[in-house]
Amino acid sequence: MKKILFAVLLAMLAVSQAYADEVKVTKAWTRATAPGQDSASVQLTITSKKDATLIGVASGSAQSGEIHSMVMEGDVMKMRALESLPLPAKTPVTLGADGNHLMLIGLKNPLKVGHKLPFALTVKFADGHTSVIRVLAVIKPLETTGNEGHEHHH
Ligand SMILES: [Cu+2]
Repeated sequence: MKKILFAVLLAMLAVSQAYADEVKVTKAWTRATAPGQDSASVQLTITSKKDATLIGVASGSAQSGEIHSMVMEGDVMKMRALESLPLPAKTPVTLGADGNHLMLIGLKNPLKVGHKLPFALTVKFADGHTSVIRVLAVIKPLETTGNEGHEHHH
């Protein structure tokens, strides 16, 4: 049993290595959750070597994941779920700085400082093939200020 798990783990590592050549994710982080908070906004920078589109986010630690953008409706900032987000070749796309971010909804456990939140991004390349990139987000203290200056209401 242990042997099988180890083999699966190795296979997963090999896969993420291969994808790492095509898409690079850096500075992935989120905040620790406040009591009762069950969603997390994840920030990161993603760079694809080829023209691609981010089409999904998912985590075993959450019920669902969405790509969010912030839009002004009159004087009010609102979050809107995006179907996809373009990743132009060799251009770092920062999720978090300009209002776009990833949202993990329905967290199964509170996020604690010092732990890491695993999640996976699904990227579709211009040639039609799809890759899943596994990422670990660093969990920072709740009061950490980032580029994203808004509250989340779900
Ligand atoms: Cu959001």
